[in-house]
Amino acid sequence: MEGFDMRILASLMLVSLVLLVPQVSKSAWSNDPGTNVSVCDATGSQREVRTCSDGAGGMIVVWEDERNGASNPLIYAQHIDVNGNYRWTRNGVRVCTASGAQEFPEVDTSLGGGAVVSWTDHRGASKAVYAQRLNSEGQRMWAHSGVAVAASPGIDQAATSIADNGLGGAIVAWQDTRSGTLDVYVQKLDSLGNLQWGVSGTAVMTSGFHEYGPEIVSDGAGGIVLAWVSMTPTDSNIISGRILSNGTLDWTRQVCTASGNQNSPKIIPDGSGGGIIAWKDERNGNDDIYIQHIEDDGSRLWDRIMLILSTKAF
Ligand SMILES: [Ca+2]
Ligand SMILES: [Ca+2]
Repeated sequence: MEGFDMRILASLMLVSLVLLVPQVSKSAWSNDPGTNVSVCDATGSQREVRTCSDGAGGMIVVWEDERNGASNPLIYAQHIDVNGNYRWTRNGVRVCTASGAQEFPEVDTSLGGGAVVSWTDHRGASKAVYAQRLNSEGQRMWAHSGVAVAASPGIDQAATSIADNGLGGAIVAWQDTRSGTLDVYVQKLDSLGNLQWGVSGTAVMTSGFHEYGPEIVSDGAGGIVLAWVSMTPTDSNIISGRILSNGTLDWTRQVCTASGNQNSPKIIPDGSGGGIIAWKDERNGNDDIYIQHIEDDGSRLWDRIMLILSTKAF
């Protein structure tokens, strides 16, 4: 009798467990390496892919898209969820409805599963910096043609990087030719896309030589940590800095001034207001990769242990 009761109890427990198992939606991920998730297979070329997390195990993808012709690339975006399913319009949503080439998009996660996007725009006679915010449905939240972050006739403003500010706004960095050499500038946008740091933006570094290729990440406090390339008469070096949420340049710091050229910095936040920076380094006569950790006060954490990740002679 006791065994019978135990069998009934076990059956009831199994039924309860089955009822408790949540409904799992069908995943689009395939185990077949020949079958992959298509983000966009529209006509024409798609390229210059950039990504960020959707904050929920999925990814937001932006790219340059030539479906309307190779001379008129446009910026598109798609949200792929944790199960590999696309969540926005098949083959992506248009980030900007303006005509004229748009190139080199950059993206960061924004409020509630949305994204902020910046790009280099050719609607005018010179290169300009535009930005857009998408909500979690992929709808454009700012002007459909994008917000002009830096668009001065006769001045090339390009090579953007964007970081969400945690409040629905963003900070955008770019390289700027207004002085006659390349300089690094930044601008802040509020949640409605309004410029916050004047019409010209805030200068980060404007020496008589070239500063270019800024890469920025949020400092977690409404500001950014950034890295860029600084040229000297003899070679190029890596510099970093921090901009506070009010636009104040908190500090700048030489990250690497080794002999030879250092280029192409990439940065991630360290979670404590600083950043970890990687770059391509030619000090040994061929391309190597080095990294450095800059703390929130600009100090170099790895002064004695700057890491060499690769010294393979390519
Ligand atoms: Ca300069
Ligand atoms: Ca150097």
